[in-house]
Amino acid sequence: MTVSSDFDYSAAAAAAPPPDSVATATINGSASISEETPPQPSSSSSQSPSTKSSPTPPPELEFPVRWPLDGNFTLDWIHNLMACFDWSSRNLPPSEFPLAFPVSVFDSLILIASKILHKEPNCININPFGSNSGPAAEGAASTVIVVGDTHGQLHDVLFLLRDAGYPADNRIFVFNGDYVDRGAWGLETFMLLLAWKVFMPNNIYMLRGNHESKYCTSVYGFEKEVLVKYGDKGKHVYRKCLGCFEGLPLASVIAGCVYTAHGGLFRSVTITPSKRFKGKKNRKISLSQDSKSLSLGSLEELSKARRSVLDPPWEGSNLIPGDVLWSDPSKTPGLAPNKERGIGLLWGPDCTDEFLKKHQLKLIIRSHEGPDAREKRDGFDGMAEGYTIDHIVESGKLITLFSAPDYPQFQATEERYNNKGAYVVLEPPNFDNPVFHSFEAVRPRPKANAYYDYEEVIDSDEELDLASMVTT
Ligand SMILES: [Mn+2]
Repeated sequence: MTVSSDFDYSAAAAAAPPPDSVATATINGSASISEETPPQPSSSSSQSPSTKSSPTPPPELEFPVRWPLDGNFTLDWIHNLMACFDWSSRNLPPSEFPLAFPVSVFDSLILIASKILHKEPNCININPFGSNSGPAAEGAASTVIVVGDTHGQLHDVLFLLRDAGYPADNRIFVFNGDYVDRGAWGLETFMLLLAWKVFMPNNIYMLRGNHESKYCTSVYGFEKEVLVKYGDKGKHVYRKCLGCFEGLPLASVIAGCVYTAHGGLFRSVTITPSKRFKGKKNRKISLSQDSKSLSLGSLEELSKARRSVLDPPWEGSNLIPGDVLWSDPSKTPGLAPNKERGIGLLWGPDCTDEFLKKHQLKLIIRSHEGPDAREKRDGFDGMAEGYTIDHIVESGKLITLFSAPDYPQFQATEERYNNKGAYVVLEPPNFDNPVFHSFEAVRPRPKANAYYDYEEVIDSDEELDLASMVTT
C-alpha cells in the first residue's frame, strides 16, 4: 500500500494508511491503523508525493504536536509525539518536519530539557532502590535498562522502547550517548528522548556521546539535517541543540556497581610537581602525554571535570571529558594515547580491574564502537549481536554495547554489516548480571537521503582528522 498524496485535510478520515510497517512501529503496539482505514483507490500518482502536497496524518494523531496548555506532559502526549515522528518520517519530506513539530514546540522542549540536564552532575548516581516517588516504587527496586549508540535510527529506537518497555516508575533507562549523526532522524531521536527526560527525569538518563559535539555533527550529518528540516530557523535550532549537548552528563554509576559512559575510562589530570617546575611555558598537559605519565582517573576527578566544552582539543581539566567520550578498551595492559582516534585513551584489562576495585564496582558498560569500528580491531569480537564482552577480570567485566542495528544507515556498498543492536537489562537486587537483548533493525526503513557525504567521509570515527583540531 502506498502513501496517499491527498492534501485535503477534510478527507483525513479517508486518507490512505501509512505504509504497512507503520503498524509495527505504532506506539501503543496495536497493529491496527491499516485495518481501521478504508482502502484507498490506488493510483500511480500516489507514488510521487514529492511533486504534490503532503499526505494527511491519520485522525488518531494529534497533529501537529502542540505544547501542552498547562505545560505538563502526559503519557498520551509523549506517545503522540512518538507517533507523529514516526508518521512524519514516513510521509513528509524532511523540509516539512516543522508541520509535525513546530519550532515553538522545539524551543519549549529544548529549554526545559536543557535546564534539567545542566543541573545533573558529571557522573550520576542512579539509585534504583525505590528513591523515586510513585506507586510502583514502594520498596521494590526498579529494573535498569542500558542503551548504546542509536545514531538517528528513529524506528529502531521506537522498537527498542516498545520491546524493553517504556520508562516507568519501575523501569529506569540509561542512554549512553550518540543519539545523532549518520542516521536520517537524529533530531527526532534526540527530541523524543528529551521528551521522556522531561516527563520522567528520574526514570531516564541521557549521557553524552562524542557525536554530541559541534565537530562531529558538522561532519556526520546532524547539522545539515537540522538545517534541512528547519530551513531559515535551522541555525537557531542547531545552536539550541549544541547548548543542550553541553548539559548532557558524562557517566553514571548504577546501583553502586555498574559504571556507564560512552567511551569509558579516563586519565588522572593531577599535575605532577615535575611539570610545575618547568615553568609556565611547559605547564600545559599535552595530548601526547606518554604512556608512563598516564594514570587512571578516579570518579572524584570525573565529578570535578568541566563538561561544558563540547569539542576537542581537550586540555587541562577538559582531558577527562575527552577521554570519557572517546576512549576504547585494549587487550594490552596499561594506558596509552588513542592514536587511532587522535583523542582519548586505550586502556587495558588491568585498568578495568583497577577501576572496578578502586570504586567497588562490578561492571563497566560502554558503547562507541559499531560494526565498522570493530572490523578493524584485532583481538576484539565483532558487533554482530550488538554487544561484546571485552575484558573479564578478577573484579568484574567490561562490556561494549551498541544499539543501532543495520548500521550505518547509509553505506556506499551493497554489502552491509547486518549487525543487530542490543540493550542490557540489569535486574534487582544485585544489578551485576547483565541480560542482553539483541534485536534486528526495523525493516524496511523509510527512504531517506543522507545528510553527509557517506561515500567520501571515512566510515569510522577511528580515522577522524582530529589532529587538525588540536591547537597546542
Ligand atoms: Mn561514539
